[in-house]
Order: sequence, then C-alpha cells, then structure tokens
Amino acid sequence: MNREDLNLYLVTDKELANGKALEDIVEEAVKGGVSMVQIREKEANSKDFYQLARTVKKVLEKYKVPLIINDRLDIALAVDAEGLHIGQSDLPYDVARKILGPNKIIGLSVENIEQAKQANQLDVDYIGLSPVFSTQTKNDIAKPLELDGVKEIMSFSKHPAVAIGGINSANTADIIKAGADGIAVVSAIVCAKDPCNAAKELKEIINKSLSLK
Ligand code: TZP
Ligand code: MG
Repeated sequence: MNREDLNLYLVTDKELANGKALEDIVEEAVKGGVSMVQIREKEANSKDFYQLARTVKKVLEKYKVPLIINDRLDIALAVDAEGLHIGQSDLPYDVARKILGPNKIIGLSVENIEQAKQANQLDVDYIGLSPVFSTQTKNDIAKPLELDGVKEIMSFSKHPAVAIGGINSANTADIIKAGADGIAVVSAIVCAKDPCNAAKELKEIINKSLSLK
C-alpha cells in the first residue's frame, strides 16, 4: 500500500446517501481526488453488501483506487477487494492476515494510546485514529482523541495513520499538521450536494498541508 492512498479516504454509509446510488457518489468523489474507499454498511444484509461491493469495485478499478471492506472478511474475499478494515471487536488481526494472505491491505482502528501501542506489535498496513472528533455518523464511538491524541500517537506509531470522525474542510489542515497521513470522512462527502467538489476542496487542503510538513 502507498502511504498516499490514505490522503483522502472515503467511508460509505448508504443511510446518509439520501436515495442517491452509492456507486455514483463514489465515482464523483474519486473524480474529485478520493484516494481510497471503504465500504462500511452496518445495516446491509450479506447479499446487498456483496452486490454493492461488486458494483463499487468495478467503478474503482477504472480509476485504480483501492477498495477496502469494513469488518466483513467474507465479502472482502468474495469480491477480491484490495483490503479489509477491522475494529477492536472484529476478527483478530492475525486471523484476518492468515486468511487474506500477505498481499492484502489490513487496517486497524485504534481508539486510544494503549491500542496504538499494541498496534505497533502487529504488521497492519495502517491504523485508523478513531474518532478524532465527535460525530453524529457513528453512535458507539470512544472518547475523541482530539488533536493532542493524534500528535501523541504519531510520535511513536510505526504505521501510516488516517484520522476519522467529525472531519470537514474546517479542521482537515489541523489533522494533517498534527501528523496524520490523511483523513477519512463519511458525511463530508456522502452528504455533500456535489461530492466531486467536496472531495476536491478537501484534497486541496490536504495537499497544501502536506507540502508544509
Ligand atoms: N468510525 C469512527 S467515527 C466514524 C467511523 C466510521 C464516522 C465518521 O463519520 P463522519 O461523518 O466523517 O464524522
Ligand atoms: Mg468494525
């Protein structure tokens, strides 16, 4: 995986798509500069999740953007996704790695300093700092890490890291300045009237902030 793939990471939520087809939102967002896409559909049944993943995979292949599946190892295998994202209560990393093999991307969410330290013992491809700020999009979030938490984790983590939770164009620069490699967003793109423009705006801020590092 390229570290730059984490720069602007879109995480899906069909519930927030307002009736618009998710694959269209994804395509527009990728045209605007999204560098990685995670399908995260907590309410979808297996059949719907699989169909959506297949459809989105076809779109992303055109643009050579990696597809990551949240939690569902079976779906990641079924659609030959580029990777899997796991949380602290999902399948253990070692088990996922054994099944997926050495060439797939595996990302792990960390919610605090202790978990970030533990992640240093694993060969995960990246960590997700979750959440950095409070958000309406996910109910069961841990206490937000805030910018100080991001700074602290980035001071010792050996892994590339993407921050998630409550991120928008107003706080993106701060997150990159705090040391994260990129931002992961749901509502800032999925709920935007124009997902392509929303992605473009975020990408410009990210590129500018990265160039100042
Ligand atoms: N994990 C931690 S916060 C979150 C997830 C999936 C939701 C982020 O959504 P938003 O709309 O970008 O705040
Ligand atoms: Mg999970």
